[in-house]
Amino acid sequence: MLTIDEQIEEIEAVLRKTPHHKATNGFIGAMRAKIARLRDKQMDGGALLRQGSGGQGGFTVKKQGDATVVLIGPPSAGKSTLINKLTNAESKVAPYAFTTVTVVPGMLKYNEAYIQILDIPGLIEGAKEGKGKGKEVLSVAKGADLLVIMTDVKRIGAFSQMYKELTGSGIRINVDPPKVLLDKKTSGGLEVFSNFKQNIDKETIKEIAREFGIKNGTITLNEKITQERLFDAFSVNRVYVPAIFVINKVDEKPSYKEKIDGEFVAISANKDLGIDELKKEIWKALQFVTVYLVKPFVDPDFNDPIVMIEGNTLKDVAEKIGPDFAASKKIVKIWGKSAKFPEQEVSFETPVLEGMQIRFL
Ligand SMILES: Nc1nc2c(ncn2[C@@H]2O[C@H](COP(=O)(O)OP(=O)(O)OP(=O)(O)O)[C@@H](O)[C@H]2O)c(=O)[nH]1
Ligand SMILES: [Mg+2]
Repeated sequence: MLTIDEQIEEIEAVLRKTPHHKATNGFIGAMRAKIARLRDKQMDGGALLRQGSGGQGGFTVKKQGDATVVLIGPPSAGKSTLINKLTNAESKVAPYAFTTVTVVPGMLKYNEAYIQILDIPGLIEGAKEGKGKGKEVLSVAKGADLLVIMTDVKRIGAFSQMYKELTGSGIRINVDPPKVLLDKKTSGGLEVFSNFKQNIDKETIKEIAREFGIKNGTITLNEKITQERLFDAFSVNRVYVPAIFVINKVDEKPSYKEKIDGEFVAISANKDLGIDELKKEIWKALQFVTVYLVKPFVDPDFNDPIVMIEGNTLKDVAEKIGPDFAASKKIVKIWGKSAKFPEQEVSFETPVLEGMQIRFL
């Protein structure tokens, strides 16, 4: 039997021989979708770190606090030195690679929020295929609310390498999920609707959908879409995570700034440079939203705050209070910016907004 790499190689060989014109668009789209699916298969096996628990073999960490930040970087970038600086953790630091072999959690209290930080083993090339506990490491990254992607001044190239591993394992950094609505049905074939003029024709979109096992239903495109983003929309294991980029050990090479483009935070974890700025950037990137709980029969006030993350829903608020609480509540009412009138009853899917007051019943 052919390995996944060999199967991809075969399809790529066919694609190289296929002329590009209108009549072959659908076929080419389907073949590329097939490659995307094979790549998905290749990275299967890393369990997800989710609310509650996840991971395996020393990688089982409960998400705690208001948000979870994962430190990603090549071995010896200084991840453990940094977590020790930011939190109460005591993660082992040493001048050789793979000092850290499991997940080490720590808690940073900043403003009103408790931010869980996870130190993990270094990420190396081939991680997405399982090298150096890569699958476990990437599965932890998938559960993050924010990634801090760090390297040191002497290895700036590691940023693109980390990016490749993360992307290859289904993680999408600093992008919104594709605005594609999928309404699967059991029969009737596929229908494509678009609110934007697309470069990909509808037949090709259907071919791609079928390749992902979507045979019946409606697909509505609410953005001008690329083929890659269409694959993302149809794949089940994509994760969209914000990230900030950090360059450590700036004490070793004060001239580091000259060659680097893009936005990053420069620090020295062991000389204590840039740490306050990094905390600020983490806080900003996490996009916290504070909402207030209002008990039944009590006038709304701001005495009972809960820190949430932008994009969370009222259901997430209830879950954060506790699974039993969430299960027992059937009605939710709100006051604030998104309420049409005070104490409006809304759906549990309503997104949280800063200052919102919430009553569960
Ligand atoms: N010069 C300098 N050295 C640092 C700095 N931060 C960490 N180091 C050193 O870099 C080496 C590696 O640090 P660690 O914190 O163990 O690195 P790590 O990223 O956790 O490494 P792994 O667990 O192996 O992936 C140690 O010798 C640290 O003392 C820094 O800001 N400047
Ligand atoms: Mg370490």
